[in-house]
Parts: sequence; structure tokens; C-alpha cells
Amino acid sequence: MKSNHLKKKVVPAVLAASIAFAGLALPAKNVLANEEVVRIQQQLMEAPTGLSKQEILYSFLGSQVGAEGKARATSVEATEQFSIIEEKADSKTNTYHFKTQEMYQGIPVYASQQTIALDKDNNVISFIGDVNKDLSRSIIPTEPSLTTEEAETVAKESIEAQIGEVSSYDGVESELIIYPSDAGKRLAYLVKASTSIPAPGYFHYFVDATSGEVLHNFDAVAALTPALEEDENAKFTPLAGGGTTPAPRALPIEYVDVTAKGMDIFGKLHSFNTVKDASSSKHFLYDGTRGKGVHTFKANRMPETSFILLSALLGLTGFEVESNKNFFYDPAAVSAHINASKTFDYFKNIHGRNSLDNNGMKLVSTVHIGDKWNNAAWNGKQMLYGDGDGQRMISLSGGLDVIAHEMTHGVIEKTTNLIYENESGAINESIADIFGAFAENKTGEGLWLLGEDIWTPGIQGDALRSMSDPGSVYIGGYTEDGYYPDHYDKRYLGELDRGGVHINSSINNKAAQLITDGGTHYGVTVNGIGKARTEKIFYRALTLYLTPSSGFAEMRQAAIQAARDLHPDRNGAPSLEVQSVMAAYDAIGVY
Ligand code: TI1
Ligand code: ZN
Repeated sequence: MKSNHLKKKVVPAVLAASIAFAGLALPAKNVLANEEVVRIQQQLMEAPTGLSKQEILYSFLGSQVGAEGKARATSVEATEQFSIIEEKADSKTNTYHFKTQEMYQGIPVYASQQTIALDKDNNVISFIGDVNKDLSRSIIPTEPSLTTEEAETVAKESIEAQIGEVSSYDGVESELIIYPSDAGKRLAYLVKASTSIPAPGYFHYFVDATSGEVLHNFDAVAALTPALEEDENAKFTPLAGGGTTPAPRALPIEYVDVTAKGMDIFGKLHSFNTVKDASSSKHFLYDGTRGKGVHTFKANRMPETSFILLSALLGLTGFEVESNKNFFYDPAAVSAHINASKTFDYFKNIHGRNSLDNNGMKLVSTVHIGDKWNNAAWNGKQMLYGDGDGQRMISLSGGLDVIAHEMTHGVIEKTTNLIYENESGAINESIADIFGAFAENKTGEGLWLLGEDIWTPGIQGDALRSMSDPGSVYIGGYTEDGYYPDHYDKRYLGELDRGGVHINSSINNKAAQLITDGGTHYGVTVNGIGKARTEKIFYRALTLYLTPSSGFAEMRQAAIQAARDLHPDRNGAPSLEVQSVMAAYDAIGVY
């Protein structure tokens, strides 16, 4: 197929994404906020009698779609437009929860999901998500003119124009979607292609399945790591004693659980669970007592970009951290191992969650990623930690809040899958920070500082971010005053940092701190309800109410609904908890 009129992208990926989602063809944002209605239980739709929960769901969804001024969609049409991807009862609150995916003639509409909740009487009490009101009346081709191979060729030609010839792709996957582009809804292939040579990349191409036009594209690796060029030539400096084979070694089949000791990055001695190979007597950092295990590896300073990618695609973990006796000498690895266990325990004990996927998923971490890399990440498979440059940061695995932040990204991915750009990306980052702080479980201001333990060893009392006073931390030219924003009106609207995901997260972080501690912010007074209730509200909002495209308004609605489920209205008035959540979001300018 000839594809010589590839649309040249002049708009950077993040901006293009925001155009795609906020342009003319935008799906209707549908946050039905009727929280101001003071009632025992708010209702979006009274339960029609004699219908099953699913029939009620579709009757409700039908009422949300159908072109303006025309009759609403029938339940049958709604059944075609929305498929249920999850449903569950919550016996504690007597509520019932659906998650749906919007479809067009059997093809999923990209990133369009909905959450709907019913109360014990089957009244619809909450609805959050995007809907395309006129979808069933739209005329979108459903038969592609291009074959999958042709769409992949379009993507490959564009990729190779950027990075040079790729002799072998690590992987190419394609699926048909309906893509709400700025030029209207199109049948498109989402082609995901990964490369490691000549440059690491995880390219996403939205190729019009009728015309072959590239509607949108981005490289998830480039967007993750702006220092790509620098890293490509990074020197590989193995640590003394490091292994030389870049393949992960499998654990011995016959091993016994043993307790071992070792020092963390602060020189503190800990006991922790490891295993011993019955035949060689070697010890490994594998804790088999939690879920399907907690397993900690080291990367011997392999460049972060390649590692993130190879690990995500091929499951590369690095090398086993081994010891010939039951004492471990790698402090960064010991810290990672202990902090992953503590975070596992936090989610288990506080939220009843069994690991990231609630099914015991093995927790894999790798330390010594990159050369003085000042960051940590979750790549969809595992956690990765840099050593820091020793000035700005020290080994990131030493920060319990850092580890809990990264693991929370795993929880988010397995639940809501908030899209990692613009507002939904800021909510994603904020939720990672919120549980990062809560899992750390410090008292006082330390609770609200992020990364304080691994940040600037030469300066005391500072941190990468502050949740209680975001505006006390300087970030430079991103915002008008140079500080992190603590109000929606101060949000960063540029393209850097995937649309400010680590910048605007501060706004929602402040709401979480206000709900917990109380306080007056921009003249709005919030009564604090404490950590124990706040963390449950955010967990519930994440797992039951948010959708992949949720932004600040949806976050407000989800938090209020979660608070309302856990602390119902009484005598026609919202509970104190619900009032606190409302006031906190008022205080940060999110309505
Ligand atoms: S999820 C990860 C971003 C990864 C991008 C690079 C591949 C992230 O958000 N990392 C945290 C690390 C952290 C967490 C540090 C809590 C301190 C406390 C982060 O905030 N990274 C900053 C430095 C950033 O990426 O801008
Ligand atoms: Zn993060």
C-alpha cells in the first residue's frame, strides 16, 4: 500500500492528545453532579419496578444518549452502545456497581468508559463517564479498507522516518477502535509497535482504517523519559560484583523460606523474608509469604530507557540479588524489598486488597536502574528505582512514599487505568502520591512531604513535593509564580510533563490533605475527618467510580459519592464526611 501522504505531525504528542479529546468532536463529559440536592439518598433515576439491575442500567444509559431533541435511545440501542466490563455488589454499603465500555457496532470507542452505581432499592445513584450522545445515529464505517498489515506498514514507515531503519521490531500489536479524532469519529487501527534498536520506543499510532491517515501518534517511551538522547549514549558502568548476563536468572526450584538481615540505605538493620536455594545455599531476595511473592532484583546501572522498555515488553528483571549467607549487602535492594512488603501490607490491611491486581500479583522490583537516575517508575510489569545522583536524590527505593507511589500506579492500572496525560494523568499521579503518603503512615507534616527521605541529603526538611502546602515548593517556569499549584485556577496548561501530570497532581493532593487534617484554604474552611476515613474514601473513589478519562470534576464527584456510600446522609443532610469532601474540592476550585 502507498502511504506517502502521511500526515506530518507538527503538534507534539501531549498537545495532540488534548486536541483529540477536547476538540470539537469531544464526547459529552457527563458528570451528573446533583450533590447539592440534600436527600437521604441522592438519585439520578428512580428504580422502575420489575426490572433487573441490568435492565435498569440500560434503561438509564439509554436516557443519557440519543441526539439532542430526539427521542432517547431505547434499552436495546443502549445495550448495543454499552457493554458491561465489570459488575459487582458491595455488601457493606448495599450498593451495586457497573463498569461499561462504549461501543459502536461491536467496536470499542477509544477510552470511553462509564461507572454506574445502584443503591439497595436499585435507584441509580451515580454516573461518571463519557458518552457519545449521537453515536448510534452516527455513520462510521465498520469495515476497514486497510488490512492490519497495511496499517502497521503506515506506522512503521513513520517510525523509521524518525529513528532510522528498524530491522526487527520487538513487538507489533493492532486493534480496531473507534477514534474520536478532531475531525470526527473514525474507524481506526491502534497500532502499538516497540523497538529497541536503533532507539528504544513504544510507538502508538492511530491509523485511519479507511484512508490510512495517521490521526494521532505518540511514543510512550519518549514521553516518559525526555532525556532519551542523553540516555542512548549512556555509559554502562556495572557495579562491582555485578553479574554479566543480561538475562534474568530464575529462582531455584527447590528453595526454603528463611529470614535474613541487611541494612537499608540509611544504615538501619532489618530482618526480612528471603529464600535459600536448598542445593547451593545461596540466598535470594524473594519473600514468598506475601501474595504470589515479593521479588527484588538489581540492574547494575543499565540505562533506564532500555530497561523500562525491555522489562515492559520482554519481562527483563535484571539480576538476582544473592548472598552466600543470610545477610544482604545491597542497601538499595534491602530498602526496596522491605518497602514493597510494607506497601503490600498497607493495601492488604487497610483496604483488603491482595497486591496490585487484588489477586496476589507478584511484586517485582529492580534497583540500580540507570546511572545516577533521579527517578523511579512503574512500567506495567514492575517497579524500577534509580540510585539518584547523590545530591538531588539518593537511592529512591529508600523512600517508602516513593515505593508506595509506584505500586499505586500498579493498582491504578489494574482498576481505573487513568490515562497518563493532562487531567486524568494528574489525577493518576495524585492518587499515587496520596497512597504514597498514606502507606508511609508518618505523623505530622512528614506525612505530607513526598520523597523527603531520599531528597537532597545535604538539606534538611525539604522534599520533592508537599501535599499540605504545594505552593511552598519551587518548580520553575511551569506556573506563573514558579511554585506548584494549589488551586485549579493555577493549573499548568502546557505540554511538558505529559500536560503537567506531576505538576497539577498537587491540586488534588491538597484536597486529600484538607479532607484529612481540615484547614482553611483560599477562604474555604474544611473540617478534617482523619486519615483512616480519607484513605478509604479515595480507595473507593478509585476502585468503583473513576474512569480512564476522569479529570478533576470527576474526581470530586467520585470522592463525594464514595464518602456518601461510606457515610450516608442523615435526616436529609449530608454527613460531615461528605461535607468535608465537598468543602475541600470547593477550596481547590473544583466544582
Ligand atoms: S511514575 C514516575 C514517573 C516515571 C517517569 C520516568 C520513566 C513517578 O512519578 N516517579 C515519582 C518518584 C517519586 C515518588 C519521587 C514519590 C518522590 C516521591 C516522581 O515524582 N518523579 C518525578 C521526579 C518526575 O518524574 O518528574
Ligand atoms: Zn508516578
